[in-house]
Amino acid sequence: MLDKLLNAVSSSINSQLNSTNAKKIKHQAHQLLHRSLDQHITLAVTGFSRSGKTAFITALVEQLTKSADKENLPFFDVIQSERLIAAKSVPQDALALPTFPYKHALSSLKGEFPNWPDSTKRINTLRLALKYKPNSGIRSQITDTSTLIIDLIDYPGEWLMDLPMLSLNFEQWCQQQFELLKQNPRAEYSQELLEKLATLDLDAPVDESKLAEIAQMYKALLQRFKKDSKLTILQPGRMLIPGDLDGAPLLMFFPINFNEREKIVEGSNLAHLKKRYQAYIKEVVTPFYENYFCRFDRQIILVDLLTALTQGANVLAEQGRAIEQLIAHFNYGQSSFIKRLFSPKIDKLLFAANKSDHLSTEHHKDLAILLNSIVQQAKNELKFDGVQVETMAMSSICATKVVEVKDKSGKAIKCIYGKEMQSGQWITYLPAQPPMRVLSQHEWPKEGFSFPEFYPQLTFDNNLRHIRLDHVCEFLLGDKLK
Ligand SMILES: Nc1nc2c(ncn2[C@@H]2O[C@H](COP(=O)(O)OP(=O)(O)OP(=O)(O)O)[C@@H](O)[C@H]2O)c(=O)[nH]1
Ligand SMILES: [Mg+2]
Repeated sequence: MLDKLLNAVSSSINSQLNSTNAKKIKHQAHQLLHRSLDQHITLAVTGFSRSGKTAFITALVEQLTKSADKENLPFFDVIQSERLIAAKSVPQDALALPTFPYKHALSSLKGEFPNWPDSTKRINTLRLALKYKPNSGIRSQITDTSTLIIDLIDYPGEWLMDLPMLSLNFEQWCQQQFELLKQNPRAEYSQELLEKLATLDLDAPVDESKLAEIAQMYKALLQRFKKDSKLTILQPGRMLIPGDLDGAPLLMFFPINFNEREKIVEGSNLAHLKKRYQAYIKEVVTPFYENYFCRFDRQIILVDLLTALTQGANVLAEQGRAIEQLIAHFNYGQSSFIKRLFSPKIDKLLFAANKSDHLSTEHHKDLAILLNSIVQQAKNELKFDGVQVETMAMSSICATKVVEVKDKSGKAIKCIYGKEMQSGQWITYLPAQPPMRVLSQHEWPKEGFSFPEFYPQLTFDNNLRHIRLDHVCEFLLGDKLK
């Protein structure tokens, strides 16, 4: 019916305009009509490096296209009410971007020895179409079937952490980052770099090779913070995952001690560092933000609290700060009919504590409570602006299953069972209860927390399992499928 309407409009336009213009107008009219009838949304899958973005997108596509039944996704209304006709991935509009490597990810997950997909090295996209029977509103009056298009993008999590740099000039960035280098948990690794920086004469004429040498040291330090300390605020993100920028001079900058400096000598080392920082913001961060991060309708922020808990109080606290900094760079607010057409805003946001299958079932709610306590203030402000915000513990792809073990007294204890990644052994493990709020250094248990990682685990018939992916879909998409 909709298509008939569009075709009628476009044939009348066709008769008045030449065919190229008519085609363009028809395409734009199509897009506008689809957006206005809520048939097209862009879902922001947001999360720092290793938070589970690629696994989430893979699981979403797999579950909706292959296992969309009431047993598997009972809390997704369009499925529970038997209105979903089918879902499939369809050709994307963004022709310059690579397509999300869904088949490749699936072949790792479902291989002979199931393994996680590779870490993402460049931006890519995927378009998913859900064909369904509308059951209310204007759509159900004019059409028997409707299609919801969902656009998703995946990118290296490291690049996300560049967004807060958009609101900092070089001096402010240096002050923030130099301060961090002097604090724990960075301080114990930063000494060598700080000593080297003290030997750099900032006012001297530019010495390219010295700048390159220090930039290399800074890069090695960032890599160490990522790998060993699992820290989040690591800037610039392209130093870790350069994409096409490997070796580009614009990546060769680092924070310096900016204190009490009044002027910058032209042609000096400092002038060069500042120029590179500004070029990085203008040529890398700004286009990334403007092209991909301004037009979202819905958002899921995946948070890996369990790795942060395993690392310690500092890492957990930094993750909270990073989420706060990040939120400032998305557009939130109520999205009215007209706003949706021209400047979409995120009107539903889900904070998801991911990888909850690393806990026994009774502790899932504790994980959600912990995440809630971290994002409480941001949540309050967003709700005030009319955004619907939810917090949930979930798992896109289960790596463990729950088993019951009897203790010495014969009491049943719920443990998890899976193939642990570090040892490669199948183990039965009793995970600790996560704290229900952020503990201070002083309150942190002496023995710390330990949540080992596991390889993905398939069902007996070779399918992926999830925890609450149906709740996630209902919250983010349910109202668009009425
Ligand atoms: N148990 C469990 N582990 C998960 C899940 N999702 C991701 N993981 C683990 O987290 C790691 C990172 O997942 P990815 O999906 O690659 O994370 P990402 O956010 O895409 O990471 P980058 O591409 O580096 O930004 C995986 O290799 C798994 O070890 C999940 O749902 N359950
Ligand atoms: Mg990824």
